[in-house]
Amino acid sequence: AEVARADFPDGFVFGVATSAYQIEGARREGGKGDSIWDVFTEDKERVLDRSNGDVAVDHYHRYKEDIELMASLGFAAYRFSISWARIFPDGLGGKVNEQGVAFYNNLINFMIAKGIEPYATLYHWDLPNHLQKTLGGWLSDKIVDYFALYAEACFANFGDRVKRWITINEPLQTAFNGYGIGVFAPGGCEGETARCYLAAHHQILAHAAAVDVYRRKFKVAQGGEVGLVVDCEWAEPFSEKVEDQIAAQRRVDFQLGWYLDPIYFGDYPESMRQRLGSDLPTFSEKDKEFIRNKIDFVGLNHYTSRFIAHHQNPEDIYFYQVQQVERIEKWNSGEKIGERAASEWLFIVPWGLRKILNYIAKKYNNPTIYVTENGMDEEDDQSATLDQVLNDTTRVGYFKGYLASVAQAIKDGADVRGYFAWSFLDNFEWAMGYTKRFGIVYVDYKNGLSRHPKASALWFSRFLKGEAAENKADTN
Ligand code: GBH
Repeated sequence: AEVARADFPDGFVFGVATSAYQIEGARREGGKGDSIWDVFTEDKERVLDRSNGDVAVDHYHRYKEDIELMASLGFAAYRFSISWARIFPDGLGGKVNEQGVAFYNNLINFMIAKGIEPYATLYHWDLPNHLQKTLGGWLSDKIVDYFALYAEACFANFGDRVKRWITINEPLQTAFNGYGIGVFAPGGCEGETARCYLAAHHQILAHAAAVDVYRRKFKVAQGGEVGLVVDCEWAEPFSEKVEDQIAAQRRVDFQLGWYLDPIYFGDYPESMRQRLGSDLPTFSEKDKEFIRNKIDFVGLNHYTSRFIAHHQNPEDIYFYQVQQVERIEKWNSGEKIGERAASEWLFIVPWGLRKILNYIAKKYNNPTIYVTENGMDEEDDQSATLDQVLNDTTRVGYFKGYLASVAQAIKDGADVRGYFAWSFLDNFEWAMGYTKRFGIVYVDYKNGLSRHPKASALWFSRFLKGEAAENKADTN
C-alpha cells in the first residue's frame, strides 16, 4: 500500500526545512555582519551561475507569506537556521544586535501563532566573516567559546519558545567541502587538506560546549532538547566480499562515526585513526569526558546512497583515497542504484534511509532521531512553462518512497520522531547557485520571486490530512 500518515505514530512531527543564507537575503539589512558565504561568493567563480545570497529568495521580507503558506499546507514544524552574523555581527559575542534578535522573534512568534513548532539550527555554514579573518574560523580552538556565547544568546532570547535546538548542520560538509576541498566557504586551507580534521574537531567541541551551556543554564527553566545534525549517504557493500563489507562500514565511519562516535563513545572511530594517524586530532581525557553524551537527539540529513567497494588506491579525490573506498553507482549486475536527480551526487534510493536509520538505532543505543533533511532537486529549466515546472511527479515519488522507508524503520524499532522535507522553497543551492531546485514550493526568479506550490507540496498537504494514500484495507 502507498505510504499514509497513519503509518506513523501519533505525535510524529512533519515539517519542512531551510537555512538562513539560502533563503533570507537582506545581506546588509538589520545590522547584520558579513558571513563567510557573503565574502566567498564575492568571487564569482565560486558559484556555477555566478550568483550569491545577497537577495536569495527574500525570505527576510516575506517570512509572513512563507509561514502562512507552510501552515496552509498543514506542516506542523519548521526547521530554519539563525544567522550568527545577525545576532553578533562580528561573532565576538559582545553586545547582541537587537535588530537581529527582533527578526527571529518576529519569525518565531509568527510561526507559533500559525500553529507551527520552531526547530532552530544555530549554525548552517554562515560563520561571521570576522571570526574567519581574525582567527581562521573553525581552525582555531577559540571558536569553541565564541560559539558557546552565541548559543547562549540564542537560548536566552528565543528559548522560552524554541524547544528543539540543533547546534550545527552537517559538520562533515564544513570540514570536507569548506576547509578541505574548498568548494564551500571559506574555500579550503591552501593545500593543507588534512586541516579539515581540525575544523571538524572544533565543531565537535563547540557542539558540546553549546549543549553544556543549555544544560547548565536553561534546561530546567526551558525544558527543551539540543541535538546535532549529521549527514550520511548510506553505504551498501558492493559485494559479499569481506573487504567490501568492511569498506562500507569504513565509509559510514568517515561520515557518521566521525561525529557521533566521539559524542557517544568518547573517541573517533578506529578505522579513521588507522588511516589518518596524527592528521586526526586527539581528545584529551577532559575533552572526552566533556563531550560524552552531550546530545539529546540525532538529526539526520539523508538524500542518497552508494555501493561501496574496497579499493587500495581509487582514482578519486584525497578523501576517498584516504578512506580506500570506491563509490559505485551501479550494482555488480550492472543495474543502477537508482535514478539520478538533477545534482550529480543524488541518486534516488528510498531503501537506503531505512538502513541508515536502523544502523544509527543499533550502533548508538537507540537514540531519538529526527530526519532533519530529505529531498531531491530538479534542474532550473528556463524554457519550461510554469505548469510544467510545478508538475514535479518525480519528487512526489521520492517522498512516497523515502517516507515509506522511515515508517518501516520505525516498525523495525528505530526511535524516529519527525521528518523534515528539504526544502520548503527553491533557494540558493551553495556552489550550484540557483541552477538546482530543491523546493516543494517553486520560486519564480524572473517574476518577482513569487511562490507557487509544486505538486509535491499539494501531495504533502493531502498526505498530512490523511488523504493521499489509498485505503489500506483496499490493498492489503
Ligand atoms: C544539505 O547537504 C545541506 O544541508 C543543504 O543546505 C543543501 O541545500 C542540501 O543538502 C542539498 O544539497 O556538488 O560541489 O556542490 C547535503 C550534503 C553536501 C551533498 C554538498 C552534496 C555537493 C557538493 N551535500 N554536496 S557540490
